[in-house]
Amino acid sequence: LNEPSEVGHRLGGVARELGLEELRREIDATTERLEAGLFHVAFVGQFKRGKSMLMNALLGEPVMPVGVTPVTTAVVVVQHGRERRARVELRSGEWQDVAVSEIARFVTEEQNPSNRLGVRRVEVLLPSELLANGMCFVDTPGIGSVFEANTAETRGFVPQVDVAVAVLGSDPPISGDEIALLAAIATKTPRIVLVLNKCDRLTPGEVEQAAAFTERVVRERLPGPASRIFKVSAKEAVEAGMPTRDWADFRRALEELARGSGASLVAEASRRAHARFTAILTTEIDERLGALTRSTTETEKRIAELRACTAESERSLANLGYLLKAEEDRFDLRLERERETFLANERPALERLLREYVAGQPSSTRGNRLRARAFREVQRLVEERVLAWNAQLAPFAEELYREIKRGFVERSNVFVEELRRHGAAVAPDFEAILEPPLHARRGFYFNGLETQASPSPFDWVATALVPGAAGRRRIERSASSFLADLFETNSCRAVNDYKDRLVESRRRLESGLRAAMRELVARAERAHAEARRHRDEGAKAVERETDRLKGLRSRCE
Ligand SMILES: Nc1nc2c(ncn2[C@@H]2O[C@H](COP(=O)(O)OP(=O)(O)O)[C@@H](O)[C@H]2O)c(=O)[nH]1
Ligand SMILES: [Mg+2]
Repeated sequence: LNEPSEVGHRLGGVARELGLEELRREIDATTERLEAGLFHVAFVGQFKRGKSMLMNALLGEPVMPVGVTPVTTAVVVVQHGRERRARVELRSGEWQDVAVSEIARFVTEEQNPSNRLGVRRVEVLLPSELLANGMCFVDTPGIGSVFEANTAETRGFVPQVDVAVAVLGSDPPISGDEIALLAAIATKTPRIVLVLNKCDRLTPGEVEQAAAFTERVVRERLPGPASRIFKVSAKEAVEAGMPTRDWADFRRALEELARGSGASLVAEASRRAHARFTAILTTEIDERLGALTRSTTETEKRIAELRACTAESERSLANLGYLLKAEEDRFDLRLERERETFLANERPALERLLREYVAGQPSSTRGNRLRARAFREVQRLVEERVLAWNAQLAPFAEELYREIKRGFVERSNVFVEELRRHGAAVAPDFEAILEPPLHARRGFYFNGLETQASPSPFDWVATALVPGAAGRRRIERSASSFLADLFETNSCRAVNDYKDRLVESRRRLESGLRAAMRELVARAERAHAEARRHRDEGAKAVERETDRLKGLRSRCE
């Protein structure tokens, strides 16, 4: 055995001897992965940037479902295997073999709504040459990535990301959410590969502009040096079957990573994993040693204090909830006012553009053809305005979210201080739960109200029958009322999307904090129960256990 895997087995053994089965499973799985020389390249970025299509293009086959509403909790790992096969791990710990073509059943919102099936992770094995050197592709569907998730499954995966491929786009260009996401990733791994996807949708000038803008923002906001940005089109890579734009360079960069840096990536990953496992284990051991040294009454008093302390912090969280709710209501009002101003400012101008457009149509364009054109133009005009406006809302939402996070961080710091005062061992990754950026799962998209855009049979006949100027006026009127509907619907949807995301983010912060508190108290109670068991057996047993724990502790170092 090489050294890292020796350390892994040692730590796994310590976890087993402490009776921490869940942790032991995690340590063993990580050790096994690192022994096999596997490292994780995670594709991260907002929903619909083309992460899945990019993976498919690299793998040369449609493994990941594309263009779907994803499930946030399931992580998909694609790795090398002589045979094509896939298996699904359920929350129960049970594995189920499935065909590669079946994985959409487990990872898409349509077929597995709200992860009803309880999927923890999906593993896909492919005989892909690109993966032959130990590189694994990880799709963290839907959310910005595992980095902003707050479910146990996905949070547990964050420390296992070795390289991040950040998939960015230009419609809109890199958003505040994405920057926050990249900053969160940068605290975990310095290796970030930047990709600007969907370049086929832009003119060459727009591509350069988007790339330069993204590079500048990334340079300003990330601590370390960033990779160059690869300008690609996953669509062209899939369809053309030969490399376009920076595709060949991008692929080569990944190949070189696998060939040249695979070993050092695995070594880095081992170091990170071992530091983390060691911290968790020594915290547990210290808690148990403490419980053995104190008298029963002292420990009982302490547990009571811890319980009181968490109950207090529960109350404090509830109060924080009310305060934040008030903040959110103010935010809602502000957004509503923004929306009204936006409509008041933009509508007259768009009405004018619409009239000009209709007037500019050759007089031979009449009836339903003219109506269809006018409606399409309305969709185009409104979409452009609403998307631009939606991007402008981001800073408001992020500002408020920062406020909300600050509230949580302050409360949790008070709580953690209090616990330390009562002598509780607070694991070093406690603060990590407060890191996620603003939740970005749903994501706003423009709704063109297609059913309303196509005329009813009555409308169609009426439009065909009313001739000349009166006909044009009629078309203008209905296009204008369509314009109003489009504006109203989509601006409300944009506002609601931000509201939902804030509420969701807050909910995740809260549940993350609660889970961390519960774990703290559980650890103290576990230590107490163990100590009592040994004490019941007499002073010799206590001495034996103390020696055993000290032995385990030195095995962690
Ligand atoms: N035009 C164009 N469309 C793309 C490209 N990459 C992905 N798409 C489309 O964008 C949508 C979202 O892609 P998907 O891979 O599911 O995005 P994900 O949510 O980031 O995994 C799909 O409809 C794809 O067909 C690209 O390079 N060019
Ligand atoms: Mg996807």
